[in-house]
Amino acid sequence: MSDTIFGKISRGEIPADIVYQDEAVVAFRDLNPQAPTHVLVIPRKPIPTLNALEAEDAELVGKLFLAARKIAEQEGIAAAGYRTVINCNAAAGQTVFHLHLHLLGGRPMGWPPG
Ligand code: DGP
Repeated sequence: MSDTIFGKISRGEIPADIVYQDEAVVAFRDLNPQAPTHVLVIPRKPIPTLNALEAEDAELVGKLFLAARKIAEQEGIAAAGYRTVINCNAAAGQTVFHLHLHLLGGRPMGWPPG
């Protein structure tokens, strides 16, 4: 499996503004934020896209969302509300092929998304 910039961030090989990490996930601020809070939550395991998820990853996906919940509280956006997004492949705009959950908040969100 090819390595990505997020794999390097998860291993501490390149810097990022890390807001949370544990044995399974790492979360850091997006380089190109689309909202006052824009954090990316990634598994340390290098899964390229949602399409590559396996049944054995079920617990890991739960950990991504539990980390997002914790970070939303940490960032002070939990009560007002926030959005989580996972882009899968080109039509959805995925550009980094290491699974990541976008956590966006701090402003009103439109619907439907673009
Ligand atoms: P996506 O389009 O869903 O693949 O989102 C990739 C996001 O990753 C995009 O919002 C910009 C962000 N990004 C790309 N390269 C870097 C990087 O080197 N560091 C950080 N912190 N974010 C990055």
